[in-house]
Amino acid sequence: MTPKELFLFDLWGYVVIEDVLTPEEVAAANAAVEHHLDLVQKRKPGLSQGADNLIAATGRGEFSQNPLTFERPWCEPFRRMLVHERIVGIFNEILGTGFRLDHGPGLIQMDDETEGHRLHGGMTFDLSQYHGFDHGKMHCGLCVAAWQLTDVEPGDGGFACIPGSHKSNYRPALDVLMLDADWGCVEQVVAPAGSVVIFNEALVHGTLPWQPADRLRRSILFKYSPGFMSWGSPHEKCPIADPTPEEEAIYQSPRRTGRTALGEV
Ligand SMILES: O=C(O)CCC(=O)C(=O)O
Repeated sequence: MTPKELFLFDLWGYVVIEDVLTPEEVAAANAAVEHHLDLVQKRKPGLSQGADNLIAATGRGEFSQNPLTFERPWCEPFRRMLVHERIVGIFNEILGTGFRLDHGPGLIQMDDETEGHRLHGGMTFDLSQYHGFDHGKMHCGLCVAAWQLTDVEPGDGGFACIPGSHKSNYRPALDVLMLDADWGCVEQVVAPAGSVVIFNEALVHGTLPWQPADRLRRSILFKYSPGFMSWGSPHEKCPIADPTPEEEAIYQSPRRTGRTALGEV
């Protein structure tokens, strides 16, 4: 993690890292999604939770099968993201070595008729989603690598958050979470295709409706936890039929001791 990434992630609770995937890797990931469009199912609307500014006709598109289990070559772009050296370096720093895949990968596909997701996260004492600083080092709970397969430009919608709210002490008003009131603190996050948005689930965040009529939003989210804990139900085993040692390691069950760490530690 560069000093700039470390500073911004600590300050804001998220950071955008550009050019992690090459244009060829982005194209291969999009081709894998398009080859499996029959597995992209529209979620029943409801994530807007009644917020007038987020309601729309349909729910977001999600994979009904784990893309890590697609046949070759279609699984390969997602398997590369799972243990990508860039995110391994970042999560070793913020989650600690021996971090694990908590859940995902999950697709978020949106068109201009897709509802948003009310702001959520943070604001409570939660020992699975947190941000702290102790002994000269940042310590985080559940964090996300959201890979961008399409461009997200200013005004497009998509991922939005209240920067710095992972450390805030007061709960924003419900009106703000519903986007009925604008206190000037909600930011739509701009991120080009090929970038990865790293964010802390303790951050107040959600989804704005997607505006472009001529472009989809497509993001793949992998959620990781420190090695000792699990936010979701722990995996019974790695679902990949021919896992590499790194893939096996990232699927270890949650425990404090005896972990195999990824990357250089
Ligand atoms: O990327 C998004 O649109 C929001 C994702 C989200 O809310 C979450 O993963 O908790």
